[in-house]
Amino acid sequence: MSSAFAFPATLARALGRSRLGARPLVARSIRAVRVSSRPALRAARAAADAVVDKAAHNDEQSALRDEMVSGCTECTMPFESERASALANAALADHTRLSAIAKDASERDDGVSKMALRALVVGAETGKLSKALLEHGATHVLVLDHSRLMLDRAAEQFDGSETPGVVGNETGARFARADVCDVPAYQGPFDVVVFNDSLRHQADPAEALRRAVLLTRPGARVVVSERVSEESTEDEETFFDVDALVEDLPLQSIFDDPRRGKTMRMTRDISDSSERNEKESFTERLPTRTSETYLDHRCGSVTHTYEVPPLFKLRDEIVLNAPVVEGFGRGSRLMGVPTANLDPAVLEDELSRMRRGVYFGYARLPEDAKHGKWCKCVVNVGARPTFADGEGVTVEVHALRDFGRDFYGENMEVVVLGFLRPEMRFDGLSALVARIMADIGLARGALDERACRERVDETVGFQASDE
Ligand code: ADP
Ligand code: RBF
Ligand code: MG
Repeated sequence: MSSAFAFPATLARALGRSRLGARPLVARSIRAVRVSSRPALRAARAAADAVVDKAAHNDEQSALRDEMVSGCTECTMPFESERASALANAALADHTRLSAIAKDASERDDGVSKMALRALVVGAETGKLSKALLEHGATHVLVLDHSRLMLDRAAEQFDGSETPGVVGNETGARFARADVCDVPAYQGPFDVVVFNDSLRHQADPAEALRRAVLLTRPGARVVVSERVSEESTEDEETFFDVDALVEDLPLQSIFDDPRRGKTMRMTRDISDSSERNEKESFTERLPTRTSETYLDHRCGSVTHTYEVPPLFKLRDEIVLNAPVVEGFGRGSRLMGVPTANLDPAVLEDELSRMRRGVYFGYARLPEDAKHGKWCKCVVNVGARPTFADGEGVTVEVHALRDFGRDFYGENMEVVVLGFLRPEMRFDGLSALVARIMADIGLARGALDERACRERVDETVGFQASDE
């Protein structure tokens, strides 16, 4: 019996039943040339176009993969089992969450931890990977695919007792026909995300990675594995540059060997895989170049393994000191989030050390007697992808206090202490503002920690405002 299910809204979209999804392409191109001077409208149109393109893309993927599965009776994917356990190792070997669970279990009377280790698998393939993840210590595995047949096939790896159906807090594997960008936050947070030979098939791979990272917990692993064909050339392998895609994301390679960089190639061939201890084969330093044998057997994959930094806190705080300049006059003040735009021209050094994204810290107007004390703030360093308003990077500070006046032209000082999330494209201003409110909540929580306050104290002499 299949246990595949779908998030209702996503399913409608994936099936192309949504109003937008049903529109003919010609209508879209007409709309696309009617450029509005109003940014909100322009953004809404761009978002609508993206939905249409994505629905069409996902339909195509779904049909392709359905056809692939219906044409075969058993798995002919070369080295599928070996690949599954090697990927599970990349995802879970020495994972900090596993040790936390073990510690928790040892402190309990019944020796059983109630902590979860959630994995998200994008790309069902044969389902062997989900099984391997559960065997390696994951408690919940959510498997996504665009193809219902692929999901049904993957679910066949499990007998009824292991597939819990749709209730998210039950352990085991669940299968959803959905797009990774549509997974609601309550399904996570995830400790592991694996793109199982699926990243290059996403409508927008960069966006898919960004969304996946937003669903993770600090300390999570993100594994991207792409199969390499037998005829693959070095050119083809580097064509899809995963490292470039993650450049602006809060991800770091989990390996310290610079020769391996962010890429781990699996070079095991079938002849020795059965004798080897899996953990050993993961931790040993494998050669960087795919072996001939490996490619001959067509089990090759290029695998990139990253970690979401275990703490949001920056190791070294960054001090920004710059005059407040005019912004886009977008009315963010009216939305309750005025942002003091700091002059990026005087912050080149600092910006070279900061990824684009949302940060938290303390801000003050040092020359103002009344508002000279530090107050909490959130900071966005980015290109505002929600709005097509230019390429330049802006530094925008929303201070969590009421100044009762504008302060254009004055100097603002900011101590940036931590990173919250990468910048994203939202479907309009209200979705963005809703997320900024969540950012503010996270920032308040992090900044209330004593360690944070003490750190500002050490760096700049802390005088927090009472507000
Ligand atoms: P702009 O597009 O010109 O940046 P905003 O709508 O973002 O305009 O408003 C930002 C301005 O609002 C800041 O430059 C500052 O003078 C003022 N302001 C008032 N209170 C705050 C606050 N709490 N945080 C940031 N800016 C504030
Ligand atoms: N703009 C985006 O396009 N994407 C974002 O993810 C984003 N995050 C932000 C987070 C915070 C805390 C703040 C203050 C701003 C953010 N912005 C983001 C910038 C926003 O688009 C900008 O402030 C308004 O457009 C006004 O210029
Ligand atoms: Mg502003």
